[in-house]
Amino acid sequence: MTASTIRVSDPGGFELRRVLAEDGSALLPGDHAPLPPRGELAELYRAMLTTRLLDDRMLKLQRQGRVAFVGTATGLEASVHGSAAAFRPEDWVFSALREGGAAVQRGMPLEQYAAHMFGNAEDTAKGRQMTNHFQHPEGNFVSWSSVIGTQLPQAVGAAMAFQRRGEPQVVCAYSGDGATSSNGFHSALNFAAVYKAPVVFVVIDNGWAISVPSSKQTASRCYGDKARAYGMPGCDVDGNDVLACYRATQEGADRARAGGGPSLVALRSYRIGGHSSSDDPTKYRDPDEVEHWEQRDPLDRFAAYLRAEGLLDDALQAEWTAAITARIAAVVQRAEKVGPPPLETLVEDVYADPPKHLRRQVIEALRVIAEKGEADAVEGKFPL
Ligand SMILES: Cc1ncc(C[n+]2csc(CCOP(=O)(O)OP(=O)(O)O)c2C)c(N)n1
Ligand SMILES: [Mg+2]
Repeated sequence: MTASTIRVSDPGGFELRRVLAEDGSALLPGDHAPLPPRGELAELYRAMLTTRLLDDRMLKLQRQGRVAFVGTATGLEASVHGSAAAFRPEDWVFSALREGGAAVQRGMPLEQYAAHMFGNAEDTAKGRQMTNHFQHPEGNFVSWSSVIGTQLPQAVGAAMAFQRRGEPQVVCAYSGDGATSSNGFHSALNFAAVYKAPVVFVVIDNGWAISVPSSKQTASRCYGDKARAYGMPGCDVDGNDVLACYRATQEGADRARAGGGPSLVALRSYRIGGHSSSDDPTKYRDPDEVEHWEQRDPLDRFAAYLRAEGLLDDALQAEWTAAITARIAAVVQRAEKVGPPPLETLVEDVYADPPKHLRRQVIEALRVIAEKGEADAVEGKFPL
């Protein structure tokens, strides 16, 4: 236990690290160390609020048939933003489905967020990626492949590259509880520990992997326990307590930066929404469980703390909500007007100069379009 973190007992019998009680009061009154600095606390809340509002808006757009697919972080904002705040701009982040908010926190403009969700000509992925799979090159935020766990060996590879070059960056490797059962998780943790790679594995346990509950995902007591088998430190944290998420991840990042190797931080939270916009969670989970977690909203908890600290009040909260909502509306309106990426971009980025056969295919496709017009949109169903 660090001086600034209390351990509380989880109903599962293991201990969770916590800084804030469920009502938002500090468990150790007067505890301001370690960081984030006081001046950054309200900004952290603003980042969480932005993610909440973005997810709400994107899900509505998906229901209206205007964006293709959404996977929300609703209920997970403390886990996402508390952990992301522990890394520096020069560090690298390998995300899974629900950490797009961390890209925004690392400087991705909302215009880019919306461009990606619409897969338009301004999308940095040029419309080739599934939606909700964000990348932000300037923020060293790497796109995800959707294949569960594959980002983890890549994250370790990047960390080992920094280590070999003697560069100071460390890597944040996000995954879900379900991903801990993947081959990638095993290879990544094993390699990282053997080679002392400067990486922090942040497992966001949101209770579910689509319809598989965490109780069926593993026979381990908790996800933090898994670290021991690989020879690295691990801990379990109240994932709805943004300050606890920050502190535990910060310790991992400090350790990696000092040459101490990898660690695992398991953030225990709850996926309030469905797995994705293609899922109906009422088919497999008890509404009482959802209500239990709704009453433990991470934004409410942190807001209560900030209010007590004199850093937030009703007026500021209302002002931010209105300003962020208006900004999201503006970027969505704009993104919808930008057309799709030009067809010829399809063959860019793999070769320095697209080879002849690919160029020929583009010319042929353009000829067909010129002759017959664009194909009509058809009703499509995404299988997940
Ligand atoms: C290798 C592989 N197997 C199965 C899937 C289908 N799939 C998509 S998301 C998902 C569950 C992921 O759960 P978790 O890691 O807990 O992340 P969460 O979605 O809860 O954030 C699965 C099984 C996949 N994408 N890749
Ligand atoms: Mg999960």
